[in-house]
Amino acid sequence: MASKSDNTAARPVSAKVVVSGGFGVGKTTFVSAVSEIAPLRTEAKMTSAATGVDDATFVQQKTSTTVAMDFGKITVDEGLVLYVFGTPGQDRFGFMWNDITAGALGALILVDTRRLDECFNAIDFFESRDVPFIIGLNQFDGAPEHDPELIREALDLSDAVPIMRTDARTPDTALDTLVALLSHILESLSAAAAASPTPAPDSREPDREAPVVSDAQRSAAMSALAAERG
Ligand SMILES: Nc1nc2c(ncn2[C@@H]2O[C@H](COP(=O)(O)OP(=O)(O)OP(=O)(O)O)[C@@H](O)[C@H]2O)c(=O)[nH]1
Ligand SMILES: [Mg+2]
Repeated sequence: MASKSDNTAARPVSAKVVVSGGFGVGKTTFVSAVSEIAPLRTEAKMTSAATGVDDATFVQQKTSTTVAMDFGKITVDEGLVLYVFGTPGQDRFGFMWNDITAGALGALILVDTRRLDECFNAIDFFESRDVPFIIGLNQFDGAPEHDPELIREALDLSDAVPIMRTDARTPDTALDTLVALLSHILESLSAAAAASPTPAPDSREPDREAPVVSDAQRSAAMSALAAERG
């Protein structure tokens, strides 16, 4: 029979990641594609007045916009549950970003290649908070298929930031993108742990191994996610 302490040990670890980016780049679509529960969406109708304010040139069919956040959940296995939060895209809801992103391990920044400038705010936001992020080029119909390295140059991103094509409407592709984000988060955590100063030799702290994520742990997490995709 399981003891009380066994129950505690079996509780899954939860982690929070964020899907962000500019207006109408596919954040709500992405969260809906990957979530195993009916995603929480806080969409409001875009009135003609709002359409005048928002840059809807390339999103003509868009009739609604996120006014608070998107929320979805993915159970990777009994040991790990991922909570996926989507930010609102319009500048006027920017004041909510701090609350929505608090405690996030990392972010996916979606980009519409026809409107690169839409993602600058998100890049600045996560860079300035040292939150690891990857770029997902969401392929819209008729959008140019730029070489990701040209996009890296245009966005002035370091080589350390992964840039990949994605399709927010397709669950398999969207999950692949989340796997890439998790992998990047694990690498960033490993690098940060390896770079942290070692304690002074006379420290009273007992000897502990540095919390570096091992290759085995990384590949276990990756295969659990791949299995989740079926
Ligand atoms: N062709 C194509 N259309 C997409 C893709 N992803 C999203 N869309 C469409 O683009 C529009 C905007 O998608 P949303 O998911 O609402 O975008 P959003 O980033 O949440 O928008 P805001 O919350 O208003 O900033 C919708 O009509 C989607 O159906 C994609 O990968 N390809
Ligand atoms: Mg949205």
